[in-house]
Amino acid sequence: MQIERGDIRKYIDGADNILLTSHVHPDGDAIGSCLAMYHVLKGMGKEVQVVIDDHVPDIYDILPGFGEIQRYAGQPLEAELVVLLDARPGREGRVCSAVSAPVLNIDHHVSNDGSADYTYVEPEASATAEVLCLLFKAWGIGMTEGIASCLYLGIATDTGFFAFQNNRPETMELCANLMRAGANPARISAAVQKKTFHEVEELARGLGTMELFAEGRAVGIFLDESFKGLELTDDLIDMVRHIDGIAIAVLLKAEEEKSCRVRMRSEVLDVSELARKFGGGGHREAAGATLRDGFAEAKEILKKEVSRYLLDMMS
Ligand SMILES: [Mn+2]
Repeated sequence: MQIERGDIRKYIDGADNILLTSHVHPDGDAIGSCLAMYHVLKGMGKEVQVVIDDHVPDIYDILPGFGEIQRYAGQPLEAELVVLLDARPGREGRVCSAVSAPVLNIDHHVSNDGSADYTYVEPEASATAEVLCLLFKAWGIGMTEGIASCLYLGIATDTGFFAFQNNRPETMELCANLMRAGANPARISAAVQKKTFHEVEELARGLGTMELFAEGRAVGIFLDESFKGLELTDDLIDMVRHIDGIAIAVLLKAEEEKSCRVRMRSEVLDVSELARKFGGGGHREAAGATLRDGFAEAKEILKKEVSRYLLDMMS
């Protein structure tokens, strides 16, 4: 059921024990939004757990409450309400189905299918953290340095540090206020972009797989099983997305046997449409999907579909 922003509070007020979760492969918006909501709900005197069905990168450990995040281990979970942030149901892994409680879903992905018990989606918002900023303001929450840091990190990472097309004047205004409340942009961006020497070596090796295709209108990074441990896929795709003359950048990564993750970026095409052809979704300029094929096969399929899509778009 779709609900209004103004209705969210009544579902929160009706529960004392709330479980927060977000998508697998958690990013800055997923973690920043969960932890901001964690602090606000704690401040209301509620019992709150944050459970993620995946590894959470430790670059987010500058956020207060990071140590409270639990990695889901397959057990049944207890709560009166689940708040799913920054993802539609199913994208959070096994968490929602492990709790016998209604799911309140707050998101900004245009591809959200509204399948949660209560869904509020704001597609114009740059980040779920931006939706939470407006929500907390409406609720009269006093903005602490901790909450501001969580929200700022969510917005900064989802806008590519204010460089993507989803960044709006309202986004900058909200962030100015978060900075006034104590969020430290320089410290947050340094922490989020922190890398080990080995990670930079892996990035260099990943760049080595770069290929032009679709008559030079697309660029791809193709990470086979030997890149299994590499988490910095966003950094890699950001390095190639601005190559002159490119309409689309894709990154394919082997995850498990018969499962490859694809990320897509474009300044000119709606890649969420292309991602939907593979059962995925996302935003106009940044989207992703999972291909249930072996790596070599997935690579061929991806290149063929991207080439065909580009041809259709240009004819
Ligand atoms: Mn987001």
